[in-house]
Amino acid sequence: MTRVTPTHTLFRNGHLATMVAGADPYGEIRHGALLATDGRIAWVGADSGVATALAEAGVDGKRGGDVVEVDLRGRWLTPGLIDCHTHLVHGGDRVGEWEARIGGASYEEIARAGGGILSTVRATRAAAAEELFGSAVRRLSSLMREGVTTVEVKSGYGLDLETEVRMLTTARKLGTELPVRVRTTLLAAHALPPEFVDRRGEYVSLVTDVILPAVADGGLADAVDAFCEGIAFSAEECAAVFDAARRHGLPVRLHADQLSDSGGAELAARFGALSADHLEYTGRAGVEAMARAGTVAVLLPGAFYFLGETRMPPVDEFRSAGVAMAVATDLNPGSSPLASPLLALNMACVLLGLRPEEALAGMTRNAAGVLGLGAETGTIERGKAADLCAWEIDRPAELCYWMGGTPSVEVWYGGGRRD
Ligand code: DI6
Ligand code: FE
Repeated sequence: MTRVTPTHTLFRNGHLATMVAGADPYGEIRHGALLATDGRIAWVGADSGVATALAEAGVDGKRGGDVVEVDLRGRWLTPGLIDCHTHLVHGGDRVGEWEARIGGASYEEIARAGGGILSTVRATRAAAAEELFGSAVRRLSSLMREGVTTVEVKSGYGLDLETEVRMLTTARKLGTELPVRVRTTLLAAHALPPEFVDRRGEYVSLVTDVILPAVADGGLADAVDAFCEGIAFSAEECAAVFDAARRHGLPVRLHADQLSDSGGAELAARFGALSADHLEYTGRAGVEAMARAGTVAVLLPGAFYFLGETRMPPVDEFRSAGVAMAVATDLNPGSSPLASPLLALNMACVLLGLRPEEALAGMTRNAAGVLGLGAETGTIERGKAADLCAWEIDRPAELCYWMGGTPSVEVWYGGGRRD
């Protein structure tokens, strides 16, 4: 039997924003320290407690001993960021369409004329697997440069079995080729594909009876999402997709109430969804239903900004009803070409009225909950993966402050230094 020697990394001489929920908004430990063993957090506490902690763990902390020491030099250590809503695998771009929108056309007009999501569907169907992977790596690298250690990636630009599977396989490959943790979501109910015009029911059946079962059997998706909207699928159609997800044991999420109140929040809550996302038009009944179901509100300020929306998601109502809020980039070519998680945090505060500590919790602790990873990552706590960022900032709120000119960051994925 081979005995594998544990590797210990000791972080010292910095401050921690653990993001553990409690009286202190950032779970701050000033002059804190952290011991990671084999990629997991073994101990967190005040710097003054290091010697005792090492002795209790049976670790030789002396120079030349068992421990690699990381000098934080006064930096702030936070959990790795979690972008819990992206569409970063796709072919082509939508720059021409954006120029048309700047010229006055609306997102919905473009979609109804066969552009929008469907133009990305054409480009994605035509893209070879290597091309899809290469462009996704470039986009994901932008997120990783700003501290993302976990990302969710949706399908939804294939809308046929073969291309949905190709998108999800590409997303899974990102997680094996790069150090980041990837969670995948099947979004086959994203738009009605052109070959099914006037045959809506048949497409929904293709999703529920063919695509979803095949993806579930292949273990290609961790969750199922749908776009509940006038230009996409009705609440009844989304409910059929959710029923199928339930039969296959997959949790659900919903693009809800982005452009109109389509009853999306209530539907998501009725199915015990992990999250409902966007939510600009969600009313009081939707907020209350989400609170009862424990469904997280994922706010996507990039789409709100890029589409020039004026209707605000009901942030005060979520707060007072106790609905947890997450923040994500929604990185996609049509409504949110936002490859900066920190700018998403800034927008969540400036445009949507989140407090900086709420925004940061929305991209750490609460985002982990959305992905079903609450026990694994999202806070700095003993037993979780050592997904960590060391930022050159003076206080945690600074992560939500800059617009570009990102503070420099060093990243650890499960304890190994791989930035
Ligand atoms: N809502 C969105 O913001 C993205 N999908 C969705 O359902 C937009 C996707 C796109 O325009 O390509
Ligand atoms: Fe989206």
